[in-house]
Amino acid sequence: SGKRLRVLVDMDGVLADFEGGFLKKYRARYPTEPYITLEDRRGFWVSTQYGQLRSDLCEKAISIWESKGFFIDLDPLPGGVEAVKEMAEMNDTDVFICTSPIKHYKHCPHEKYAWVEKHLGRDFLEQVILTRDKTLITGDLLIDDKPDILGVEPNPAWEHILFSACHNKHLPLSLPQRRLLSWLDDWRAILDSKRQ
Ligand code: UMP
Repeated sequence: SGKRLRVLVDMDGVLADFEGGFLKKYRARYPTEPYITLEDRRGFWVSTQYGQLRSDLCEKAISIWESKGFFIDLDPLPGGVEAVKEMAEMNDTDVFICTSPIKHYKHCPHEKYAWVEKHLGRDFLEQVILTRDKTLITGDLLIDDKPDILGVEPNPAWEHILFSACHNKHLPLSLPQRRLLSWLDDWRAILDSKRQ
């Protein structure tokens, strides 16, 4: 009954293991430099925390995700691909992958499409939205691990569901914000709560 439900799902930190992929490649490229374990990660920006560790480590961190192969090599997070496929098959439900590319555009946008094709299939490329401003995109839900999703639209259409990640799990939930602890958590109930 009622209108279709539109779900926007973030990619890095929600479907693709950005943090794990970063740490693995950073340690391989800079084996003698200090690093931050996933347990000690705080704050959305990896580069900021590495810069606080030692100022030159900010640009070393950035060099990792600006490298060819970084985004396509990211492993899927547990249950994410399966959940998105199931969502897409649900009645009256439209799913879009809503992701912000980095400004170093040589590899990232291409590899994000390639990742979707590899893990979700060629037909799913129709569902990809690349934007640096998610407040412009209308939807009922945005499942995203970034605690603060800001842009030019002060009143986005979506309800932001905070997807738990190593960098945000210690944050107190700013009410009435809801969380999804992982893809094993009850995402179906969150979708149902938005249906008319
Ligand atoms: N990103 C940075 N710096 C960081 C951490 C992430 O530029 O310290 C990039 C990776 C993603 C983008 O391409 O930011 C975040 O996109 P969303 O997850 O918000 O879609």
